[in-house]
Amino acid sequence: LLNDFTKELGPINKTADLLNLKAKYIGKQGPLADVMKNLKDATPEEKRTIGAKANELKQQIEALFSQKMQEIELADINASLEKDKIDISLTDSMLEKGLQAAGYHPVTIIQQEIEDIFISMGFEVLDGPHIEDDYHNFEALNIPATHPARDMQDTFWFADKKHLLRTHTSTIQVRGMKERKPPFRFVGPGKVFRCERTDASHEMVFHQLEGMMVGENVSVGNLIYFMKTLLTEIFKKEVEVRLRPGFFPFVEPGFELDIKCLICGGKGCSVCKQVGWVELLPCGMVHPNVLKAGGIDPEKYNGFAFGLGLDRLVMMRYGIDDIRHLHGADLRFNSQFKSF
Ligand code: FA5
Repeated sequence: LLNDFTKELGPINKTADLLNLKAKYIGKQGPLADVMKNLKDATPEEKRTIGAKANELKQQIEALFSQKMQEIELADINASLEKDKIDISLTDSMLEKGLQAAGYHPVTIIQQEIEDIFISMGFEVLDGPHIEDDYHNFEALNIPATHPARDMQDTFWFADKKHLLRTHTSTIQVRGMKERKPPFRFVGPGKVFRCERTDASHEMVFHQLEGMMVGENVSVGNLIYFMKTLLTEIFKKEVEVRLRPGFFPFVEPGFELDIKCLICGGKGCSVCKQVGWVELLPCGMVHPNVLKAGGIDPEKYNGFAFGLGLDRLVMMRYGIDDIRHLHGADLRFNSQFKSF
């Protein structure tokens, strides 16, 4: 019996087969069980010798079984280690095959640079949700339901007519004010969404970077100082800008800061719509109603805010002549940019 068992055991390499084999030889229906059953008719002498022999055989089979079981388990573990092996040299082998390591998108590169510039000037960096409500996108920013300024931003509304994809990062002003006490200063970068026709300088999904500073005696002079510092740090050279009055319900007075188009040098092209200047950085002194909505006393405090068009800044910095390249997901385009 032991010989037969050993012969059958040899080729087995699966746990289930092994268990079946064990049951076949020493299970309740197996030959050993039969021997034990028949022992009741045997003489006491036979019982002792046959019983002892049968037990010995059972133990031998169990020992061989356990040994085989360990072998199978070890083989299973090795097989799964081999299959799930982590190749820590993957980057090198990717490069050998001519694949490129990932890099940052130009918008991310510039966004991180601007965040660093503002952090070094004592600003916090805040985030805000893409899905907003009417209150944070319009109401709290002094844009009531009937205000004509709502037409300035074509809005993607949700079916419930209560929620929308934020049309500007000014929503971050509202949340930022409520959560802190003056004096404070913060920036808030992120994606914004507008139902617009696209062209060389307009996208439906683009990026802005909001900025806000609130305290006692904040002036237009402070605003201009921070805007100038930002532009010199980003371009690392003098760039021509112009400041003109601009209307936004959430600031008073409001300004449009335009940059001389760096694609055509001001001669006129599709990016600047042939006028030679690109709208880049609208800004102004925060309207008292907005301060009130943020829980701030406008008699005691004032402040400035701005909303930088990040994609257009990226275009000016790298000389990109169409905003749609930024969203084309073309690796040939994306992989050209290195952080300065
Ligand atoms: C605003 O969105 C205001 N929230 C900005 C602001 C903040 C003003 C704080 C005052 C105080 P505007 O709609 O002009 O303003 O957009 C701001 C900038 O985003 C523009 O100057 C432009 O650079 C960029 N921009 C606007 N529309 C698009 C578009 N469709 N594609 C790419 N960039 C755009």
